[in-house]
Amino acid sequence: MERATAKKRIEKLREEIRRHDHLYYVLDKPEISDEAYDKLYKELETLENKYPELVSSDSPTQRIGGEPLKAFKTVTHKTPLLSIDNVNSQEDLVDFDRRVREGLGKAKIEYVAELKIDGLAVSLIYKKGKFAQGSTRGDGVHGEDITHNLRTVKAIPLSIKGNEDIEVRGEVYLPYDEFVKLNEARKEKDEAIFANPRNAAAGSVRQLDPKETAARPLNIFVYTGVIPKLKKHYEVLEHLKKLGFKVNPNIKVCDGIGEIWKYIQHWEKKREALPYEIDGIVVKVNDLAAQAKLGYTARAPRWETAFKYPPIQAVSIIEDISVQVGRTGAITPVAQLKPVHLAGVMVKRATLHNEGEIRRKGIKIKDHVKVQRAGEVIPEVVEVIKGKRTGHEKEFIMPKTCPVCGAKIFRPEDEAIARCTNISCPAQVMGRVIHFTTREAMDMEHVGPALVSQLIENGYVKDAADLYTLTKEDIMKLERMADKSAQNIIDSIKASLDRPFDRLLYALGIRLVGKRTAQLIADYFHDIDELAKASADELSKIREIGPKIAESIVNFFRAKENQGFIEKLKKAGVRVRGYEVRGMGPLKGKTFVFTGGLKHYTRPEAEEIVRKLGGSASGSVSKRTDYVVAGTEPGSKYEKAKELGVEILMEDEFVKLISKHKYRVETGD
Ligand code: 1X8
Repeated sequence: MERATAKKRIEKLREEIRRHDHLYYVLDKPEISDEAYDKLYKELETLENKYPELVSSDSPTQRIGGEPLKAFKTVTHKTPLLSIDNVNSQEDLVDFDRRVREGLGKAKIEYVAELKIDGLAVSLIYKKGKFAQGSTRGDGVHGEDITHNLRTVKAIPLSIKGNEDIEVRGEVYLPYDEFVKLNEARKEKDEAIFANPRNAAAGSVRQLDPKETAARPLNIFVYTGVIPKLKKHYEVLEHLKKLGFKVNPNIKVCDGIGEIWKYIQHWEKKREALPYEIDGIVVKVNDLAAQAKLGYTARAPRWETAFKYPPIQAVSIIEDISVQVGRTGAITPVAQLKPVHLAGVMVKRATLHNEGEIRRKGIKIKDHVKVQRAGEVIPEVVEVIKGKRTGHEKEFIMPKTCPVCGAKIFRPEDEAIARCTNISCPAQVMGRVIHFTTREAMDMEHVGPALVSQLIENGYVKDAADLYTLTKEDIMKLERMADKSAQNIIDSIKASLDRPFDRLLYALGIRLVGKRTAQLIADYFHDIDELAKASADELSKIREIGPKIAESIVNFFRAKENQGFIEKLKKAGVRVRGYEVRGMGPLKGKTFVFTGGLKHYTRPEAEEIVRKLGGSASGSVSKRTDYVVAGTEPGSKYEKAKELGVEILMEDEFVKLISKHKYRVETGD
């Protein structure tokens, strides 16, 4: 085919494919079969391969493009993405209506009611009709640039009708069925499963490699945009639909708060039938001039509120109660349930937390109970339905010995949690090794619970340090292990040798030392020997570290087994100190103060960089400040710096200064 003919054909194909994408992904009304669609798509691909100079970034073939990113860029939202105030009762809702009526001096208000999607708020910017930038809400003012990932969301058009510059906002979500599929696949691959669709969606848009995101079919509902000349919010939604955006179909204009209440009650009953999760109803004043008149509080608009639904509950029967042994020896009673559908997922187990909770809630074996999703992966039992008792229910008796190793179970009088007292208990060992490998600890991507369990059972691993001396041959000897997987495992163990010091501290699994505490400790102590020698008094000097945590740390380093474990880690070559020892980095002794919005980093990231280079970051300007770094719209600190004659760096100058020093920017996960 000649180039000119090809060009015409390519344009025609793109238009056709866009139309079918819109029919399929936005309107849910496909007109052609998958085969017919694939044929069009392949033809376009073939032509674009033949004439690469004709490929354009908004071609349907270009959704997944480019190399994985190293880190996300920070973007400053043109107008902040605010949160919404919540109400939980009819009374609070009526109160909201009263404030709106008084604010507008009207007897009855026209509202729009919409489903509140439990996903992730995003902003989409179109320049000249082309999708140019997508970002997360972040802290409302600064978000992360996730354009490359949002391009993979098929319901987001890469180009829209007309040639407009517009910003629209919406909620990215993962439908229930995709959520279930994703978790099943993760389980298979020995990866941690997500507790709910929201977390799964959040994890998916924060992938550095867009190929990863594309493999998780995210979806979107757009719910607002700035469209000049329109007078009603409902008209904005209609217009967004016309532009090709996916707008939720269950939107209702309501005359007065009474109709809103009916809508809320209707969807509370029906929400479980939706293919995605909602956590409430958003109520907005329809008239845009009235919205402007009502304005905003410091936090949120006065013209909208969200009615929050309680978590979805399901009723099941406790068939038995077993206990689980965690990495700290904690004994958690777990209800084995008759399988029940809960918010799109089949549930077979629910946590009962501890013995005290069982007594307080009066839970017995064979009881009918209400369960709901908690913050954790495993749901919780809320209450017993006492009316359903038959008299055959059985009291649960906490075992006196560990079901895994047989050691004594002990519960200190002032604590809620009973623990297995044997630190060599296989369940504890396994829990500790798994914790060590997790994403937030040493992040060994290809090492999951099933592998750890095999390694322990086959005697290759007795503690997490043993992972570092494994050979590919050892791993190949395990059941069903392919050469490529074994290599991935070895590579991901090796990659973990150089994790930041605070990750190692967290990975050690010291009681009461979570991620945040580990960071605080790593800011203060710069290598593990220094920390191991510290007294409880010295530890207590660290901000936010109280006597209990201090004591727990001292006890950890006093134990002979732990000393041996740390020696093994050192011998294996694990980094046991910060990247730059404070007082020795290139910014030694320099104090920085940041003011205004930064383009390249969030404020905490910038401060972290300064600290890692040996300097310190402060919140206020004084004569002792060495540099004030000014971002966009700097505040009073900027004036103060000028007054005191402190050197002022613009953000670009700051970036230049730090990039002189070879430094790996670690921006967390
Ligand atoms: C958040 C959400 C909004 C809507 C739906 N789902 C959400 N999660 C909507 O307006 N239909 S609005 C919103 C916000 O403004 N933070």
